[in-house]
Amino acid sequence: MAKGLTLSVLISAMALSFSGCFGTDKKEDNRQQALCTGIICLNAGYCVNGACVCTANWTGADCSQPVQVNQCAAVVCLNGGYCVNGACSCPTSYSGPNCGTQVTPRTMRINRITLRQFPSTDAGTAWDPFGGAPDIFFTISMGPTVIYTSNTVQDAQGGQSIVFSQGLPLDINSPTASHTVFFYDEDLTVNDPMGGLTFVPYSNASNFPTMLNLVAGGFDVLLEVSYAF
Ligand SMILES: [Ca+2]
Ligand SMILES: [Ca+2]
Repeated sequence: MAKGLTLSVLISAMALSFSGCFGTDKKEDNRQQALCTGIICLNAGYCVNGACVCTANWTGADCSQPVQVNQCAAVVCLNGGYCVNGACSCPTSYSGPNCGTQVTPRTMRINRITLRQFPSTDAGTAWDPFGGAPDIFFTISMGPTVIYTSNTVQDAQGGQSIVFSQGLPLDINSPTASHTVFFYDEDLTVNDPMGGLTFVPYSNASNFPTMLNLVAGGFDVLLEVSYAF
């Protein structure tokens, strides 16, 4: 009996000792387990003290919400473009990652033409035998094809701007092709060629000017233009 009692006491003492050494951690484990019971943490998150600790890029009580990052913080959009979800949304006239590339217009429209200067004489001789002032009209050609003929301004006086608007606007459908404005003095039999200017209406590096100024051979012509895409 005495032997059995001694053994029993010894086992009890060992149990107490065991409890004394590891009891705190075990209690903490149990507490944690109780606090985190039923708590689900998503996206590799884990539970501490009854709350989810989330991994990078995730937030929310259960780590189910992606962290909102301002994807546009470092994005620069040019020419009136704006950033949406990290990418530039460009106006119709520009493209490219930063809206820095001009889109070639489908059509360039000439809305008004002003002749600001023309040669006052035909190599020293008056344009017309009577009065001298030329009766000016002009054509616009694409290559050899005439696409526009203006009205005639009788007795055009040098030194003042002459506005042509009849038959305008004129749509130029190949704005990257070479065009020519050619002026004539309208005469009774054969019209008197005055001279012309050749130009390419559209440039991919000019940022869509609304005025094209053509100057050559004594002529100064201003084209007021707009663009369609
Ligand atoms: Ca003439
Ligand atoms: Ca004439």
